[in-house]
Amino acid sequence: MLNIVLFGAPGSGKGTQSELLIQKYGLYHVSTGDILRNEIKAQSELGKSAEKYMSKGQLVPDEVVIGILDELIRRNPDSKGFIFDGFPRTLSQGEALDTILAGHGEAISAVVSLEVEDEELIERLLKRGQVSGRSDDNRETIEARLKVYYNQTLPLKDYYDKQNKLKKIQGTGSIEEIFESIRKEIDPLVN
Ligand code: B4P
Repeated sequence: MLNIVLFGAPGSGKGTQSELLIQKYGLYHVSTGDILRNEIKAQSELGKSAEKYMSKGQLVPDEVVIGILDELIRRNPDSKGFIFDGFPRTLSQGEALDTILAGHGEAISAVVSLEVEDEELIERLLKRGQVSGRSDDNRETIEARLKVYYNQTLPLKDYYDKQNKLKKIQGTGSIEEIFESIRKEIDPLVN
């Protein structure tokens, strides 16, 4: 199986590049952000609880997202592999993902880190906010999300670097150029 983690700050292009990776490698897309937004739309109990965190730019509690992910992996045993987009976001989530995958005899193949400057991230998300209708794409919440990223998510980079799985990719330029850089890292892992 090919299991790729797409890592990066909010607005770094994880969702955008995931779409291209799915087309190219036929992997199963796991976007915790999309799953949570669908729960909010459906006004489920999970969605109502998640909305309180997401609208403030905070992370949804670890046990909630880890539970979602565990179930998803269990339900797709025949997948060629997974793209984890927006998960993990904390060290606990990273450790849980390793344990869940190991339970299926699997491991993460590579972690693609999209590197983009804060200024550009803020600009992209404000632009998306004009059309997305997302309650978290406004300046105040974007700044909160960036703080959360630096405090809670960034330590994961070191975690994966120590495992020699981290592939840093320049996340600025055209979408195609960025995808090409990612492809160069992933192709050698496909046998
Ligand atoms: P996500 O949905 O993961 O939101 P994101 O990080 O903002 O998305 P992404 O990074 O994919 O955006 P993209 O670059 O594609 O999470 C939202 C919230 O859900 C979190 O704040 C949290 O509350 C909650 N959540 C999700 N996962 C969680 C977890 N594991 N644990 C706890 N809570 C969790 O797009 C950004 C914009 O840039 C787009 O408009 C795109 O068109 C544009 N863009 C992309 N590439 C570009 C390029 N090369 N040049 C110019 N623009 C580009």
